[in-house]
Amino acid sequence: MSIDDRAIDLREAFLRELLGEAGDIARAGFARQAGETVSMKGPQDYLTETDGQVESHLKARIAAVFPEDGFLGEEGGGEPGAQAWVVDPIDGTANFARSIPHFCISIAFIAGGEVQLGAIVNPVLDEVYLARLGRGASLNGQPIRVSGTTDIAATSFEMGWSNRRPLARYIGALNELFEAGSNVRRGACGALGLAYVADGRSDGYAELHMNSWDCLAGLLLVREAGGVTGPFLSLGGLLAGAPVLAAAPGVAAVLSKATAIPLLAGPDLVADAKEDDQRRIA
Ligand code: LIP
Repeated sequence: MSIDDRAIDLREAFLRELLGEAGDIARAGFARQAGETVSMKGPQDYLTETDGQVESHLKARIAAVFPEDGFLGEEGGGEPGAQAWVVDPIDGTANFARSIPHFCISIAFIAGGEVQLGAIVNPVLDEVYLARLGRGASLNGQPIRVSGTTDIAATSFEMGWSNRRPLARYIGALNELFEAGSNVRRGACGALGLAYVADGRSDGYAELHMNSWDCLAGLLLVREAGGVTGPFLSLGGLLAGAPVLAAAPGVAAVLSKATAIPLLAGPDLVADAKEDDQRRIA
């Protein structure tokens, strides 16, 4: 199914409004978060009241303005269908819950098998990242580019940790990257980790398994900012999650080798399942 430019224009304008509204709710929640109820969805999987408030707001606004669009959110799930909004109301919830101001809201709009719009807002720093397929990526309205790094001894990568994959693979990849001469961080907010690749603050981000709400906006940002990524939608990542890799072109191969996550040459069409890739990362 294809979607025309006018339909995307309308959603882009609406997305800008949503970012402001969601940022206000999250910022207010963070300011009072010392008294907030924090619960655990599972091991190392935090949930605060603000997660639910932001997601409910976004879901209701989208349903009111674009009732024909589907919705998939981290907290409430949903039926995305062919055209949908994919939302992480607070990415980096563990940081949020511990008063660390490194968290964000991530919103992607997907149609025609591709991510058409991707936005990430860090409400504490007032940093708004926005990307539109084929039209570039920006931070607070200014175009952004991935870093031009080619020297591995100057790289700063980030690796997210997921307890949905064997710890040995994460440690093995970290080990290989450190031995290659890279610095590797973990900021505990995967969406911002990807945004930082897009604007050149970081040279690459990888995680052995991520959910679509954590990464779709960030993957589009990186590709539109001149970076390379691994496959995600073609591996069934929308509903089941998949490995994530995004990097500056000059050093992407090193990150790909260490993590065994392949690089993607063309667009990440849902229909374009790459069996070869699936075998390599199984
Ligand atoms: C999580 C991130 C974490 C990353 C996970 C997930 P949540 O999101 O904060 O850094 O490794 O894959 O993205 O649970 O805070 O929304």
